[in-house]
Amino acid sequence: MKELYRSDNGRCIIAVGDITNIACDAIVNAANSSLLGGGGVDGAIHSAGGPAILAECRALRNSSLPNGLPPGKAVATTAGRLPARRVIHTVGPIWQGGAYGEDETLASCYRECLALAMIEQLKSIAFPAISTGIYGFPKERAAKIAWNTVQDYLASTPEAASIIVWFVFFSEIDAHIFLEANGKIKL
Ligand code: AR6
Repeated sequence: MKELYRSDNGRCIIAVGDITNIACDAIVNAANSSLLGGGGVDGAIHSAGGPAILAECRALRNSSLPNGLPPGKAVATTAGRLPARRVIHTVGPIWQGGAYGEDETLASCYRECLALAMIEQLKSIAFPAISTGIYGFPKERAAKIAWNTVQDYLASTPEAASIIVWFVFFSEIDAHIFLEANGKIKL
């Protein structure tokens, strides 16, 4: 994991690497509503984490989530063989031009994941760039929403006082788009 930026209080880190390698309390999966796997980071998490993750997703579909996980929501499972302890699955919006509540749905993903991390008393969480791959959300716009939503959550949630939040990008170019969109200077 290559760290490009750390906030002054040390609680937000922007890095380049494979999110499946990070030993955080939780990594976030940019899943789809079926929770039954897919490509992108979802495929990478299931293949690195092994069948225990999919088994727990199937169990959720057979119990509390018969219609799947709606966009903007989040649910936690085991992390199987991953170095992380938990996987928090969330479903980002599919980009449809911006007039279909995509911004709010994306913000909700970040908030719901953090809220679950609080419930589970986790101390670190790593986010991929939700919706900016297969789901086509413009990267710069998503970057601002991701950063601002997390900052607002941390500022307004006393229980989140000690959580460390990673923003992990698969490509250095995507990490730089994120840094620039949020006015951060590369170290
Ligand atoms: N580590 C970190 N980031 C990654 C990794 C990785 N191992 N692999 C990909 N990314 P995407 P979405 C980045 O397409 O847009 C799936 O099929 C990638 O470069 O994974 O929310 C699901 O099942 C991009 O910046 O997620 C859904 O059907 C970011 O992760 C759909 O894709 C998100 O890209 C969700 O699409």
